[in-house]
Amino acid sequence: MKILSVFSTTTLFIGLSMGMAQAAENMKMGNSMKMEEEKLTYGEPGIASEVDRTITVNLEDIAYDLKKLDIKNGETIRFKIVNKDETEHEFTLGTAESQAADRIKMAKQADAGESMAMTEPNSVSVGELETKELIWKFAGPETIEFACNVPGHYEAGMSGVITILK
Ligand SMILES: [Cu+2]
Repeated sequence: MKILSVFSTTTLFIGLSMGMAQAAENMKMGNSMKMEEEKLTYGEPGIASEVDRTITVNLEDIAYDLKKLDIKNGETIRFKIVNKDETEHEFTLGTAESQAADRIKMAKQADAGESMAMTEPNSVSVGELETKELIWKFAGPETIEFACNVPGHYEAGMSGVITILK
């Protein structure tokens, strides 16, 4: 009887600790996402009439045809995203942390059978053989990533680095 009660207490304690760790994790994620919505450090959606430069990015064989980009502080870029694959991709701007959070979110959506289409202004989803545009006004200095967070694609190498200069 005594052993049983010790066992139950231990189980309860482990259960509580796990619950608390999970709650702390959720709070951390929730906070970082909230901060992201309030203000993105690397810029804001751009306006077509203020575009300084157009950069075409081809997506083929689960890869971008460009891995590295230098952009000036204050520059407005029109990204022309050309999907040559017969599979869905995306082009998302973000910090390494926000990209990682997006991957977790998209994996959950995929598991739940929900649409993975991104609706945030720093991201475009491109369906098979589709071409879309994303206009962004960059603020630096900062180093960010562009990435496709469709499950497995980032891991396959679908990402690149953007250096926003001073
Ligand atoms: Cu992809």
